[in-house]
Amino acid sequence: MKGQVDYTLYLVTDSTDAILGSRNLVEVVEQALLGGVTVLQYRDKTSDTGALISTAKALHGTCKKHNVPLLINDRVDVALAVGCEGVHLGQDDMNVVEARKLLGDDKIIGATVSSMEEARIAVERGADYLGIGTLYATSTKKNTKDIIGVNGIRRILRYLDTSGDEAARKIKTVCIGGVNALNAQRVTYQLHAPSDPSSPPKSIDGVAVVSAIIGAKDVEQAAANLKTLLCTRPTFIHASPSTNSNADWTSLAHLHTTSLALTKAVHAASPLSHNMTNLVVQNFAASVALAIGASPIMSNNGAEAPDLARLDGALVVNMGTATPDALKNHALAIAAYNAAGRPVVLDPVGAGATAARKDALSFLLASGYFSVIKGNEREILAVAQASGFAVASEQRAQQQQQQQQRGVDSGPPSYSLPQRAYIVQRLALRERTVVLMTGATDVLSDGRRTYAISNGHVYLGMVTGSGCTLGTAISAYLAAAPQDPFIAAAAAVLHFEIAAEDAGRSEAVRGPGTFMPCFVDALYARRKAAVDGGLEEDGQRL
Ligand code: 3NM
Ligand code: MG
Repeated sequence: MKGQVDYTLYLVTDSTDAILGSRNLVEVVEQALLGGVTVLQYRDKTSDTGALISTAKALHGTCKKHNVPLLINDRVDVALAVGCEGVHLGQDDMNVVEARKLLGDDKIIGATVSSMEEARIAVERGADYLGIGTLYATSTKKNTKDIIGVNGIRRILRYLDTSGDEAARKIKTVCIGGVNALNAQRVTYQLHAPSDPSSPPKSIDGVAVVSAIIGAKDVEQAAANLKTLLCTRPTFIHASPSTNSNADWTSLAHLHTTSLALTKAVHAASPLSHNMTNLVVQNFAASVALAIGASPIMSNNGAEAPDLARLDGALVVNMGTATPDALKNHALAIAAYNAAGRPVVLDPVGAGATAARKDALSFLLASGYFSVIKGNEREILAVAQASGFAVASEQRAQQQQQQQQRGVDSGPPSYSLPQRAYIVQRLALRERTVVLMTGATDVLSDGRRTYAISNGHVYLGMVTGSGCTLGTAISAYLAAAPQDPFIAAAAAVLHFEIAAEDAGRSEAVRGPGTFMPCFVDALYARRKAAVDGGLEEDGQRL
């Protein structure tokens, strides 16, 4: 029977006034159960034993009505007195073996773990499920040991999956700490990321929350909303490309035809490209957006984002001016676009340059889901690092030799093309997103498919903001064709870089300065030619 527990939405109660306020716990829990909570943990660190038992009895009555198991935090004696379904034990509580002796095999025993070693021990001692955390810092519990993020949890899941122990593979898992309606879908989606694409991964069975439900004004609605989010496909994931449509994605002719089709689609839709970008490139990025047929808005105010997110466009978050204020606005906008199911591009400009930018990057990676992450080699390496992805040791040694990034300019690549492709492909798989590493050869991957694109012009690297405006172009292509972000990004890169080649051949170009206006002209001319049907023979330029 305990094997049939549904861990999807696991509610932990809180006994402090900060979250519960003056409301009655049993009534609040009743509403949460009506909303769809599937497991309840009664966690009360302050009440006396007599009060604990009487509240637990009342909660147990309510839970039974809804056929939801009640677990008691820490207090095996209270669970025994009440006769409820089990306990949840922290690392400082009674250990699982002793609790099992007291409770017997039929009761549910859960354990909090923050590391592979703690997980190994909890499995060995016979826990039925693991509460893995802390996912994100939370004001609900100040004395959490480790904030381990999505990647820390993923490491523990992978360990359980590959340890060779049947009990480890079968154990149920929930994640805890800072889960709310804004991040629940992304967290569970990213926790499904396969380490090995050929084998289905162990994934999280549910999320455990306190404040997202107990702290809500309308508890039933908050629970119902979370339940719906957890049980439906995330809005930011569009129908995955059918095997049919990408059967020949490796063919250059097919890529060329697709790129032209998407260039026309951008022209036809004139999608909104919402840029939250740095001071240096605002003007240039808006001009590029107009030249490719998109409709730019340069707004750094997060409060506008919910309205803009409804307009079938896409957002670019460019970290070039990463002040604390800008980051707050970025997080608001990312949440709005994620909620609306519209694409978001992350451009982690200068991400390796300073400690503040590294922090900003971690913050942004935790605050939402990105359809595409684009950057130069150093920036993508910074993303890999923030994502907890260990670059192989010989590659790391090479990286350490390289100077610390000084500015936001890209500098010469320090990895070979196969190494770059490896990093990009693994990172894409990890983050379940599309990653573009720009350079003389751009490497683009969604983890399954990888392109190396060598089009472009040397002057692109000599004018400010060309990389940033590529992010703008990608956002427009994503907005026009959100079903397959990998193909949309590839189409944008091709249009952008072949236009740069066109500009480079222009007689009006005498250097980087004259290149800029000619490049805007070439983006426009190439779009017009695509729409007029004049570029079908152009495929040999790839
Ligand atoms: N245990 P909220 S974090 C009870 O990391 C608890 O073990 C944690 O609260 C752990 O959903 C936590 O409000 C509190 O962030 C989670
Ligand atoms: Mg405890």
